[in-house]
Amino acid sequence: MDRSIAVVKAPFSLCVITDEQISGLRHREVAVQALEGGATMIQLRDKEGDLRSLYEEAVAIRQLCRRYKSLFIVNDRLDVALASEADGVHLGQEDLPPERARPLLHPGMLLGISTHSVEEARAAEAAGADYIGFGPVFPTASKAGTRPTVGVDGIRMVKAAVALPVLAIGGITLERVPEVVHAGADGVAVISAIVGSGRITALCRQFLSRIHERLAQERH
Ligand code: TZP
Ligand code: MG
Repeated sequence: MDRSIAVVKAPFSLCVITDEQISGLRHREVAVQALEGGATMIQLRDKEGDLRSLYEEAVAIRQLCRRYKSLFIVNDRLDVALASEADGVHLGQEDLPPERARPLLHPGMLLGISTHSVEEARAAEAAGADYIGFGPVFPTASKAGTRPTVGVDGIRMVKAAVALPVLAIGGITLERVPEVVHAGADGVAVISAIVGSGRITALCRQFLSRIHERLAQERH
């Protein structure tokens, strides 16, 4: 399989996480609207649907992501990531251990790990993660049983502790992008502020321009 297009432009800048409840749309529809707005990564996340539907959504989104040259990541399900030939899988602290998942992935596939502390970030790095999600940075209603917020200072601490790309997650809004990028985040992972906006494409464009604007300022 050709994995060359998995090497995308600043791949971690904007990860849109699909959610059918919050959007009122099918996963693939969320994905197409986000990709049209320039999302660099789509994460398929569904805690409720059946496995066959998840697989079918995954195959559809994988094709879309190839067309738009963006990364496609499956949340939780390593089997679905492999079966749909996704670019990677994203695992949490209650999912398969990363050291067990890593050898099951094809060479070049990405392993993302959700982390909530410097210790978890270090462990993810040692286990072979390619990037980490770190949060919740701010309060969020999109995830049940979320851990305490880590704040933008948490991003600073984790960036000082690991060399991996860090995707800030949890309550990230357009207004909060500058402080999050200033603290060192390589990108943001977003559900409600984009997927629940009713204007997914427009919001992705706005997020990306704010991220790039801030990154450019950081380099000066
Ligand atoms: N993991 C940590 S916070 C979170 C996940 C999946 C939810 C992020 O959603 P939102 O709506 O962008 O706060
Ligand atoms: Mg999970």
